[in-house]
Amino acid sequence: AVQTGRVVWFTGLSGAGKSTLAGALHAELLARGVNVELLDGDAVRENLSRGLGFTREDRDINVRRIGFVAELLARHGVTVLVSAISPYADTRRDVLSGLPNALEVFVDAPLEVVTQRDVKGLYLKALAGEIPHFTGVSDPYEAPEAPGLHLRTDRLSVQEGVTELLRALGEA
Ligand code: GGZ
Repeated sequence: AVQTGRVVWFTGLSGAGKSTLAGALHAELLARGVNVELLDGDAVRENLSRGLGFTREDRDINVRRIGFVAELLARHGVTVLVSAISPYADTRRDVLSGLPNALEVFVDAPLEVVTQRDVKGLYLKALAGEIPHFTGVSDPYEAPEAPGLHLRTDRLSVQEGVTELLRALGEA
């Protein structure tokens, strides 16, 4: 069974599949009766981080806020699924090291793939120079060197990814 109070932190480029995987895992854990909460980048930016932009400073504030809330929930036994680009390795390390037993999940698809998928049309705009500081195009993404789990979403189906996640969480 999933240990209580675990944080699963999905990091990766826009369009790599973080929210999709976190959402699918969320549904699966709910169905298994796990006390689980989802902290999704979009919802966080609409609420907890409204008004923040995408400079390094703003992203770091966003990521630290998410870490703060995740820690509060995890402390009360909630399994927390975080989905945020969280592009800076130092900041991730800092925040994740404050979360006992966190699982860092690198949601990885090559830039060519996410650019081709371009689910929201953001890469097209970013490549045209219309979105400043766009991760992977005009802003850095520092991939984790030793993630707890590395999922290549251009090679795995969502279901296969969820299976890997459940195994990593001891829920398989
Ligand atoms: C990256 C951006 C940007 C820029 C808007 N760079 O695919 P999406 O649309 O739904 O997810 C992306 C989201 C990134 O927010 P996060 O809170 O995950 O980022 S961070 O962890 O770095 O704070 C994308 C959209 O916002 N978006 N502008 N410039 N993504």
